[in-house]
Amino acid sequence: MVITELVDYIAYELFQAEAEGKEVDKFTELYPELDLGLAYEIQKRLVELKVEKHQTRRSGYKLGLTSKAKQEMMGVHEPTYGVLLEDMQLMEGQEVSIAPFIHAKIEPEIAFIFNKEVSGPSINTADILDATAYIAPAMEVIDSRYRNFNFTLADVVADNSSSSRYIMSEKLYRLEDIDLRLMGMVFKKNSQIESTSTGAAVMGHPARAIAWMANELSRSGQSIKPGDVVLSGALAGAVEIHAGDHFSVQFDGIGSLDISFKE
Ligand code: OOG
Ligand code: MG
Repeated sequence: MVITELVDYIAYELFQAEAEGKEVDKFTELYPELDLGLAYEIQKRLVELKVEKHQTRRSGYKLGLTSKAKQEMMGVHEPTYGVLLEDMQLMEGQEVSIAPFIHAKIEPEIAFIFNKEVSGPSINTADILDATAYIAPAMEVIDSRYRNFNFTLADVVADNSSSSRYIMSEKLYRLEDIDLRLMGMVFKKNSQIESTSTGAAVMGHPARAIAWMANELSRSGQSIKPGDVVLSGALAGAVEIHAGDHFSVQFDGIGSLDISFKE
């Protein structure tokens, strides 16, 4: 298969897997030529397909695998990014059906809302903080299209970094005097503590992870735009979602967020 055909083929397979709620086997086994560069091309094609078929548009980006906990959980050593779309956003207070998911998990995140464009390749943590209008408690529902959540870095990048849904609190907070590295987090499932963490779990500083992404995006001429939401990556491991589950994330200084799931 020539490369353009491979990009289209894998993007379509991933699109269909999500649409039908069916798992696929990782592609790197069959196609050893699938490297990280090609994986981001597949991701771009997959996002184009979703925008076209779901009549939606880009709302921002997400970082993936930014914490040691997540890198170890998935057996990789580098972060990734993916694209968030408007139709992925869940609203506070809504009970979410797990029916469309394959084997979804949920994880605690910090959302950044930008009011300036951020264009790499030489963005640093301070540039990210300067361009951030607000932050908010968030959670991401990830749902790998791969069998048993089993993938290599290139596979997961092609699959838009397992993105599925996201939710952030309607109350937004100004960064001002918050030290994101030391901002404590408690993540609960059905009122029991699942994990605790601080912002520093995300590559030392969540804004550093976003700076890394802004610089990576510039390689393909992309940038963070005013109005974009960016999820800076899970602060702790993802937890499986079952019908009837209730999750909450609580942050020092920026409040909390809740979500419930049903059949
Ligand atoms: C990849 C996505 C990870 C995060 O915040 O670390 C991610 C995966 O674990 O399936 O979104
Ligand atoms: Mg995430």
